[in-house]
Amino acid sequence: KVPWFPRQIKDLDRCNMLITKFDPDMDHDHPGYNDPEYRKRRAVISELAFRYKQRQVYQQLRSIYPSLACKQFLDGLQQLEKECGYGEDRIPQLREVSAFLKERTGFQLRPVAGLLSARDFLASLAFRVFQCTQYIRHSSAPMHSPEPDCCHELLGHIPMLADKEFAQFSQEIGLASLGVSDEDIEKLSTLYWFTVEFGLCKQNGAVKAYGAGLLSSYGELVYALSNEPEYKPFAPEETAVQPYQDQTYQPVYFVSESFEDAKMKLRKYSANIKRPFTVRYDPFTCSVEVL
Ligand code: H2B
Ligand code: FE
Repeated sequence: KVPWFPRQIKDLDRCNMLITKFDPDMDHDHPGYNDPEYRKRRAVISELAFRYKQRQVYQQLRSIYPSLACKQFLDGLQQLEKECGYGEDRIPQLREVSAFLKERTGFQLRPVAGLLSARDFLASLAFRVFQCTQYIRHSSAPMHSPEPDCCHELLGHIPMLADKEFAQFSQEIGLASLGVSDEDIEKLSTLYWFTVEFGLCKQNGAVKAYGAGLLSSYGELVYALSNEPEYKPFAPEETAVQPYQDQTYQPVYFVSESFEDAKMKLRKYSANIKRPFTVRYDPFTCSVEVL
C-alpha cells in the first residue's frame, strides 16, 4: 500500500509530525538544554506555529459561513467579532463571552472539563447555562476533534445562543429533560443531536445550517448542504429515534421550517413525556419550580 502523501498545498496541514528527540526540552545534549531563557523563547515560537493552525480553523470556516450558515448565526458571529474579540488571532475568554450572551439572551457559560453525561448536560440548559469546554483540539489535527473543544463551542454554539428564539428552544429541551427516565433522556439527547448539533433550517427558500456540529466542521458543513445526504422534515417523534453517527458524517439531516416551528413541535413532544410532575423555570430566583 502506498503511504499517504500530500497532493495539494493545503494537505500540508497534515504534514506536521514533530520529531522531538533533538528538541531543547527533550535532548539533554542540546546546547540550549540548560538555558531556561532560550527554552522559554523556543516555547513562544512553538506557540506561534500552533496559532498559525488556529487561524486556519477560523479562516477556513469563516469563508464558507456566508453561503451555508443561517441568518441568526451570521448575525451572532458578526456581533461577536465586533464586540467580543472574536477573530482569527485571538481566542476570547469564557468570561467575556458569557457576559455577552447574558446581555442578549440570558445564557451564561460555565467551564467544564470534558464531555458530560447527556442528563447533566441537558439539565444545565434548563437554567440557561451552557457547559463550555476550555481546551483546544490537538494541533496535529486542526480540522477535526472527536470531543467538544473551544473551537466547537465558540464557533458552533455561541453565535446561535445569542439568538433569542434559539436560546428559548435550548432551554426548553433542558426543562423537558429534568427528572425523566433514561429512555426519555436518550430520546431528548437524539433530538438535541439532530437540532442543536446537526440541524438544518429553511430560510428564504434555501436550506441553511444552524447545528453547532456542522458550523464547527468544514467537511461536514459542506457535505450536509450538498446533494448527497438525505433530508427529512423535523418531526420530534421520528427524529427522537433516528440512529445517529458520532464517528462520521450523518447519513440523514432534519430540516426545520423555522426555530419558532421547531420550538412548537418540541413543546408538543415534551408535553407527552411521562413525568409525575410539571416544572416551571422562575427567572427571578433562577430556580426550577416543581408543580
Ligand atoms: N458535554 C459537553 N461538555 N458538551 C456537549 O456539547 C455535550 C456534552 N453534549 N455531553 C451532550 C453530551 C449531547 O451530546 C447530548 C445531550 O447527549
Ligand atoms: Fe456541541
